[in-house]
Amino acid sequence: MALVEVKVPDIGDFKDVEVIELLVKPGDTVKVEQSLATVESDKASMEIPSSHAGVVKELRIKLGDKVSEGSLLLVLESAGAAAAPAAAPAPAPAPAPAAAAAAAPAAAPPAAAPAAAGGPVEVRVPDIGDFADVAVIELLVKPGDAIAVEQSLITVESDKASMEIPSAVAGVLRELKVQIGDKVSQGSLIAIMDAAAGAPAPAPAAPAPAAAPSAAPSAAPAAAPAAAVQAAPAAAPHDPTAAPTGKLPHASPSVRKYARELGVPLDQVKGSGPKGRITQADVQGFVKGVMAGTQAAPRGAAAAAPGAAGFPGLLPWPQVDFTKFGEIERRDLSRIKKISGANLHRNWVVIPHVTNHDEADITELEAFRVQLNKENEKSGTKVTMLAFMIKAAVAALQKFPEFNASLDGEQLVLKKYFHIGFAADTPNGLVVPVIKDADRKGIYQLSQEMGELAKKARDGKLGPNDMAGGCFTISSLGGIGGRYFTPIINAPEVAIMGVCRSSFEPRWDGKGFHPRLILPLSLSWDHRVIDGAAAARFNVYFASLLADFRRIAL
Ligand code: CAO
Repeated sequence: MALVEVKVPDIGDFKDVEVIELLVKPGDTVKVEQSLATVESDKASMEIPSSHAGVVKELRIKLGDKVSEGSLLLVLESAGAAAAPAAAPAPAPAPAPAAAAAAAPAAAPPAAAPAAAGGPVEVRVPDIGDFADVAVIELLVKPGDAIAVEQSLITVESDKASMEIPSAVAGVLRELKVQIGDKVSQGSLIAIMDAAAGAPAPAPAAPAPAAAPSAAPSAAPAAAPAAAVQAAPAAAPHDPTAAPTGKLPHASPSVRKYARELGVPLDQVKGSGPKGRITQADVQGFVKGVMAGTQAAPRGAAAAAPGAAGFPGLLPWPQVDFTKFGEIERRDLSRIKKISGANLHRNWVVIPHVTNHDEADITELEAFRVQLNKENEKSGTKVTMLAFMIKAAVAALQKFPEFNASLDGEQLVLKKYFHIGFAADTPNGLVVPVIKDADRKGIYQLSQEMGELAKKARDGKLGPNDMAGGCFTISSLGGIGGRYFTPIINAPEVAIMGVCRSSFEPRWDGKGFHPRLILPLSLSWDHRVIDGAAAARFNVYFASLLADFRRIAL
């Protein structure tokens, strides 16, 4: 057994490309030509095959690394004689990846160098290296679309790589000449375009790839997927549509990139393209479904979806057959739980949360509240501690304006209005109705509106407007119990006040201990916007208002 270093072979113009998938791990037995990793440029992805057989000892790349020809991928314990085929470095020289640049429309009007505005121009497949007779798997444009130079028109796929074919000319697409499933090679007619006025010459008639015009200079580095194509053992072609084990399902580079940007785990998206290929529309449909509650949120969402954007390398969510351990029942999550779950998950992973715990002495305020309720027994408006907390929150937001804000890129949006949300527990899950303009309302009106909104919430009758526009949220578990907790910020707000059940505790006044009603407070805040000292001051001020409500008037 010898240790062998497996390096990236000649992959044509694929330089400094990102590793987007690791297809093996230490301990795996790999065969010669087995794909080890997938790399991706901006226009194409390709799998890098192994030059040797053996057992993976050590991976030398990780997701996100940039590699080029010669980069060390992994160390193998080579399987003796069965090892190494001819070459560790690349096999045959990669074909010139003249690529998109060569998209020279062969039948362009002969010498009509600068194509006449609106004149029909044929767009053909440029030199795509050894990519011959490859299937069209996606149409990225449609007749009537305005096309820019280098814009991808179609995606083609060989057995190991897919690539997008760009346009060499700008204009309006008159007609597509290929359909999904068609096989194309260099020179195949893709489309007829009405060239834009002043569009660069689509060059000489002959499809001379190497001498391609510079209209699309470095386009599609894609071309020349030499490694994958050449390395693919003809005898055992890799079927990209076969159920992949431990690898992403099939999708073009642009769709993968799109899914990564949205944090959509592709392995959970159902592909509607040929042989289950995932299209951009499928990714959009997945996101819409999650938002509308008709599509389950990504599996393992509560603990970060495997492979989700920003979490590469996380262990997959445990798949357990619970029936092995006892009787179970399966129940669908409610629509509200699915929606709030997706929102809470995003907020938890995106916002750097910190929670400051504090307490407020509400002895006098509670006595006042009880007295008010006694006075208003007949009118029916019941005042709970939450109404006072909403009023105190408004005063604290006025004193600390950065808590009444939202992040928008690198700007802070400071709000001059005071809409306060309160978390409401309903049989179907958590909702957050919002009391608008709480600064202009008194305790009775706040109590009354809260009661109405809470009832609407429990009856499932809240409209979108009832839950929109919040500046700050209060989550009160006071009617239930508990001491402290860590509320999750309700984005795009930057802070949330969690409140638990008050209880009598002994407090020292310098002479003796006295029973005081103490309310536990838990303020979670976004550390991108707020600092710990400001949060501590906010809590101290909020508590001081509850301790002596006359301060609100100051
Ligand atoms: N300490 C002690 N008692 C409290 C209290 C506190 N902090 N807060 C409320 N109570 C008492 C009330 O006074 C009331 O007592 P009485 O019936 O004797 O008058 C009782 O608890 C029930 O109050 P309530 O819960 O009906 O009223 P509320 O205004 O305090 O809260 C609402 C309304 C809608 C916020 C609440 O019913 C609710 O849904 N809370 C759950 C919120 C939640 O799930 N948060 C967690 C979200 S995860 O971040």
